[in-house]
Amino acid sequence: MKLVFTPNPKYVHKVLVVAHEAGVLDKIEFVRSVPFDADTKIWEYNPLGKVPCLILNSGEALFGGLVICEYLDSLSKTGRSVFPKGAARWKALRQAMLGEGMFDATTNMRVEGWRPAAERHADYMLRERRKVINALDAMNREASQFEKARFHIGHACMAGALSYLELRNPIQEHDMEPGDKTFDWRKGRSRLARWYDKVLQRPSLQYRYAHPGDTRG
Ligand SMILES: N[C@@H](CCC(=O)N[C@@H](CS)C(=O)NCC(=O)O)C(=O)O
Repeated sequence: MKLVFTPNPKYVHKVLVVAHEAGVLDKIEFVRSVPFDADTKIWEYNPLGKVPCLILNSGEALFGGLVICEYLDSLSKTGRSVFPKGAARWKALRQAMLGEGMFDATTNMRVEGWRPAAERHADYMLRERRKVINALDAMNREASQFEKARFHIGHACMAGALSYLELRNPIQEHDMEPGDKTFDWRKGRSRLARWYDKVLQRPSLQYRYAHPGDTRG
């Protein structure tokens, strides 16, 4: 199977994390695609034009990062799933969506910021900014529970979103509210920062597929 995605050595990619946890990395051929590049091939695979996208050996495409994660998890050779069963599943999926939502809001703020300053929709950017801040605060409130649970998809998604925010930091870049110029998500969120630093040590979160010259994503 082929994974069409935008690798970045500084970004914790949830799909790679799950592939590593499932022991199926060796079954994947990596295809680099930056969806915003004019010559991107992503439209050939995903009608929604988004990465990541997984092309199965049958030729069928799966898209939506969480769907791809669940598929890879279903192939697990390690006998261990990162999608908990029973009541724990809903907490894990809620945390996964918190991470996904934060990632999406970070991207939206960043992409809107690509317009010339006079053409930017400031209200929209502030709304996305608010989602990022709220998600960080919600994660920080729950962070002391994270270590008590076995590593799951929620953790992978939240760590991915935090690493993306660290990599791009559109809040600092656009400086829309007092204090944004020096915005650091760790400030005032020490529980979350402690958990993040610890979870980053996990081999699956250390794994990166780096393609020479990757800067966007
Ligand atoms: N949470 C989504 C995120 C996907 C996503 O937004 N990817 C961005 C990466 S830059 C993308 O492909 N954007 C292209 C677009 O929105 O048209 C997932 O995991 O599928």
